[in-house]
Amino acid sequence: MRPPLEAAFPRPGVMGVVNVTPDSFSDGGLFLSPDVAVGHARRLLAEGADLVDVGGESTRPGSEGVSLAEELRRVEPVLEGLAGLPVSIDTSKAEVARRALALGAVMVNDVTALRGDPQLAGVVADAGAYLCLMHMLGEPRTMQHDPRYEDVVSEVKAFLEERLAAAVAAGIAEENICLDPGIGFGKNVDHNLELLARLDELVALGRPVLVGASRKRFLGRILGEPEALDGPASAGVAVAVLAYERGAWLFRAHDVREHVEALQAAKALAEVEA
Ligand code: HH2
Repeated sequence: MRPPLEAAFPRPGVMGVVNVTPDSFSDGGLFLSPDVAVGHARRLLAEGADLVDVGGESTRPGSEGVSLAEELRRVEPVLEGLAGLPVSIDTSKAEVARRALALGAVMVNDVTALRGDPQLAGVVADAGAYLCLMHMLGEPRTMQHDPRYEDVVSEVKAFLEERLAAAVAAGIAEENICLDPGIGFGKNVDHNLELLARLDELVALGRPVLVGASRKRFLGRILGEPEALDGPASAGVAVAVLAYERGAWLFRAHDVREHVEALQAAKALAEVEA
C-alpha cells in the first residue's frame, strides 16, 4: 500500500517534464536519446522536482498520436535508466503504463482521464499506482479549433468529478488520485485564465489539483504575441505561484529550479499569513 498522494508529494510539489518526443511544443527533439533524457530527468530531480513525468507522445495542439511500438521504443530505455527514482508515466495507453509501472513508475498521468484506453484503469488499480486525471475538450489534433463552454469552470469541475467517480468505481483508491484542469487542452486564453483564477472551485472537489501551465502558449499570448507557440518560464512561474495561493498542490514544470524556488518563497509567505 502506498501512502496517500498528499503524503507522498507534500504541497507544493513539482513534477518535472521529460518529453522523449521529436515534436513537443517547447522542447521537442531535445531529449530523444535515452542517455540525454535520463540525464535531464536526474538534473530535474537534483533541482528539487518531487517526481519526473516521462512522456513519449506529444499532445501539443495539432499533434497526431504515436503507435504503441514507437511510444514504448521512446520511453522504455529512459524508464530503465531511472529505476528507483520517482517517475510518472505520461501516457493514455494501458500497455505503456503497465510496462512503466513494472519498471518502477509510481504514477500514471493520463491526459484522457481514462477515456482513451479501456484497459488503463485496471492497470492502475492492480498496481496501486497514483493517477492524474486531466480535463481535455476534444482531442489534441483539433482541440484548439474554437473551443466553447457555457461556464468553463463548472464544466471542467463536473467532468473531473465524474472521472474521479469512474476511477474509484474501477477500483483505484481515491487517495491515490489528483485532478488537473488541463490548461491549454481545448481552451482559449480566457478559458485558461478563468480556470486559474477560480481554481479554488476545483480544489473544493477534495483531491489535490495539479496545474500544468509551464511554457504554454497562452503565456506568450498574454504577453502580446498572438501567434506565440509557447511562453516564457517567468510567466509560468507567476501563474504557478498564484495557482498555489488558490490551492493548487502539484505543478508540472519544465523549469524546475525556478518553480521550486518561487513556490518555496510563496509557501513561506503563506505560512506567515496563516
Ligand atoms: N500538459 C502537457 C502534457 N501532459 N499532463 C497533465 N497532467 N497536465 C498538463 O497540463 C499537461 C500534461 C503538454 O505539455 P508538454 O508535455 O510540455 O508538451 P507536449 O504534449 O507537446 O509533449
